[in-house]
Amino acid sequence: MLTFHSQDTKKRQAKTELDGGRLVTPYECPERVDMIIDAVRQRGLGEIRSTQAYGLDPVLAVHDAAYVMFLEQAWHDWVAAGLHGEPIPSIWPARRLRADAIPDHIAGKVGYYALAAETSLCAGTFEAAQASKDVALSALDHVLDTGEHAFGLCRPPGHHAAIDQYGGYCFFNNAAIAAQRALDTGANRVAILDIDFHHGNGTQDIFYERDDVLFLSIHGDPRQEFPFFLGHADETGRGAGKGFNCNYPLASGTAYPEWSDTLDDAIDRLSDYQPDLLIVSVGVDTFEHDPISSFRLKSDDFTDCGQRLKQAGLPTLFLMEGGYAVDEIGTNTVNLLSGFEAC
Ligand code: SP5
Ligand code: ZN
Repeated sequence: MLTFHSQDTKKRQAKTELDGGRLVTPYECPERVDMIIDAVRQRGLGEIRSTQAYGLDPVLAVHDAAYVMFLEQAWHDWVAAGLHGEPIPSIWPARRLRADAIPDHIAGKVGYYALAAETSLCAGTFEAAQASKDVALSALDHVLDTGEHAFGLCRPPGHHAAIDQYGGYCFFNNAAIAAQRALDTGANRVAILDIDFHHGNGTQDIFYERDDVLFLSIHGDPRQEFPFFLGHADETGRGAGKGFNCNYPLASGTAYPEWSDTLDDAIDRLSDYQPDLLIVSVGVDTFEHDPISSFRLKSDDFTDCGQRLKQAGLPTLFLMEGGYAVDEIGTNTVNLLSGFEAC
């Protein structure tokens, strides 16, 4: 399987993440990319290809234009306002405050456009987010052109990014951008299967009222886990999208027997939908030693997971999302991809 990769994804080098009450070095760090590339090389997964530039049009097909402009300007505006450290929101349009008037001041704007406060902005964030969606789109075009499966080593990840909100380490929703482009270039139906530990609230948000993208997500129960305010089993879609959103919240501590039973259920739903393309939002933060998550998958389980995914028999685009056990992220990711390739 080909891997698509860009060094520019490492241009986001934020110094701070709000973790509980402390500022720490971000879990979502550029070294994650190097570790995965090293494992792809060492394990001989296949050729590593560079990316093409797709500009902002595919981003604007799913995200709000003012939101994209905000991301482009935010770091500059923060510094120009004389603020110190990295942009972190401290007020939101919470219940009974007005969400219909976007502030002019950057300290208000970050609250308007952020859905979470852990994710600081920094100088290279916008460039890295652009590189990340170029990775996704380059890998997508390979799948569409050749019918071969492909892996897009996206970073920063995307699945928490909603139509007009960033957070959870995500800025542009790479899976949604790729799904929309697939539809715009001839696909009739696309399925997105999200196996990151966290609920893909952004992807759900973008396609919630649509029947041309089936969204399936297996994740930590939002009663206990980030993003807390979306990802329940009763969220099944709205309007034309009714029945095309499917959440599988699982308890903290879930191990592979239950997780893989759930995966099999999701794969059955995929087969019923018969999409032209499957996009897998790959998070390996389901790993037992992940520092911010609470499932208990072992490294070998990722191989088995890849084998099960192959049973869906669909043209498949793998896009990287989370995974913060940096020392094992390469092994776990390549286990999944090579499990898929092997059968
Ligand atoms: C793409 C992705 O996986 N995003 C995850 C974002 C999660 N951000 C909040 C995590 C809060 C974790 N708290 C655990 C603290 C351990 N010290
Ligand atoms: Zn995650």
